Amino acid sequence: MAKRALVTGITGQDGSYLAGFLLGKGYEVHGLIRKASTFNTYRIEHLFADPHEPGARMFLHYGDLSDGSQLSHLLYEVEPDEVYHLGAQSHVRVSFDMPEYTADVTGLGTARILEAIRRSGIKAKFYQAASSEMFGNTPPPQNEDSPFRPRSPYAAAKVYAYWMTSNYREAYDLFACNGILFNHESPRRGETFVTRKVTRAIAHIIAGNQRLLFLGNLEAKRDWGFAPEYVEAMWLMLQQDEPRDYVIGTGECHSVREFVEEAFNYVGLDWDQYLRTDPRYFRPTEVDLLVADATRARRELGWDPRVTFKQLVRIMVDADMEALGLTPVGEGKAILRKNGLDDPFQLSIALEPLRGEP
Ligand code: NAP
Ligand code: F7E
Repeated sequence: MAKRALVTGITGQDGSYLAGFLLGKGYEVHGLIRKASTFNTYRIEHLFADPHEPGARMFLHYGDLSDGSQLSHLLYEVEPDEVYHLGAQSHVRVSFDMPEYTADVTGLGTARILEAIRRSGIKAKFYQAASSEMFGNTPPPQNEDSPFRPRSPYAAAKVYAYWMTSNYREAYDLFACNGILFNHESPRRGETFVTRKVTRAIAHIIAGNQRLLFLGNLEAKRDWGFAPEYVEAMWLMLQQDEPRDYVIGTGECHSVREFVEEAFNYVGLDWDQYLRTDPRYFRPTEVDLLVADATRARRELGWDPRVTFKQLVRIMVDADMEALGLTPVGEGKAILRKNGLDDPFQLSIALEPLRGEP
C-alpha cells in the first residue's frame, strides 16, 4: 500500500517541492488549497493529473487553516500516514501589518491541525514547519537548545506552534517533529522575499522593464540554503524511530548586501547603479544574524546540504532570466546537474497540465 501524505501549504515554495519529492517516493499526496478567485496552483501544475485518471496520485482539497471543522473533516477523509504542516502566513514584514491574522493562521492553524489529528484517533506522524525566526536576537550559531527570542508577530506565532507541537508529542504520544528551518530559497521562492526580489529584479532590469531595485535593511545576515534539499530533511524527520526537533541550515551566513553584490556581479552589472533603499521595507524589529548549527541533523538524519550560497544565487538568477525569455549566464543548470538536482524531484512524475478547477 502506498503511504498517504497530507500537505498543507502545498501551493507554496516548499509544499510544491515536497509534493514532487513524495510522489517520487511513491506516496499518494493530498494537498490543502485555498479558494482564490484566480488559480493559485501554478507551482504544482506540473505534478497534477486529472483525478479521474487511474494513475492519479495527487489530490487537492479546498480548506483554510482558519477553518477547524474542515481540517477535521479532511483528516477523517484522507486518513494520512504523515501530515506535513507547511501552510502559514509566512511573510515576516507582512506579519507586522496583520498580527492578528498571522496569529490565527500561523499559530492557531497548527493547533487546529494537531487537535484534528488527536480527535480523529488516526496515527498520523506530524511535521511542523518551525522557523529560525523563532531565535530572533539569540546569538549565533543557533541549534535545538538555543532560546527563542521572537522579534515579529510571525516569529511569536511560530513559537506558539512549536510549543503546541511539543506539547502534543508529550501529552498524547503523537509522533510530532518541529523542523526548525533556516531561510531556504529557490526559483519558486515567493516574489516578495528578498532573494527572489533581487534575482527577479535583475532579470527585469536586463529586459528593460525595471530601472531600480528598492530594498530595506541591507545589513541583516541570513543562512540561505536551497529549498529542494530542505524538503528532504522534512521527510527524513518523519522516517526516524523517535520524534525529535531538528535545526536545518547550511552554517554559512551572508548579508543581504552580499546577496545583492553576488547576484549583480554574476550578470556583470554594477549593483550600486540600480540599488536604492526605501524605509517601507524596514521592519519595526529586525533579526540581525542567523547561522544554523545543524549538527544533530547531520548526525541523526545524515542530512547535509550541497548547494552553496554562490551556487544558489546563480541558480536563481538564471531561472529568472529564463522565465523572461532571456539567455541565462548558464552556470545555474550546470550546478544543479553536478549536484544531481537537475530534476529536483518534480519532473519525474507523469504530468498533465492542470486544466480547469481541481
Ligand atoms: P510560502 O511559499 O509562503 O507558502 C505558504 C503556503 O501556505 C501557501 O501554500 C499558502 O497558500 C498557504 N497558506 C497561507 N495562508 C493559508 C491559509 N489561511 N489556509 C491555508 N493555507 C494557507 O511558504 P514556504 O516558503 O513554502 O514555507 C513553508 C512553511 O515553512 C511556512 O510555514 C513557513 O512559515 C515555514 N518556513 C519557511 C522558511 C523559508 O525560508 N522558506 C523557513 C522556515 C520556515 P497560497 O498559495 O494560497 O497563498
Ligand atoms: O528577509 C531584509 C529583511 O523576507 C530577509 C521567511 O521564509 O525566512 C523568511 O523570513 C532579510 C530581512 O526573509 C528587503 O529585513 C531587506 O532581514 O527574505 P525575507 P525572512 O524575514 O528572513 C524565515 C526563516 C521564515 O520562516 C519566513 O517564513 O532581508 N530585507 N530588504 C528585505 N526583505 C524583504 N522581504 N524585502 C525587502 O525589500
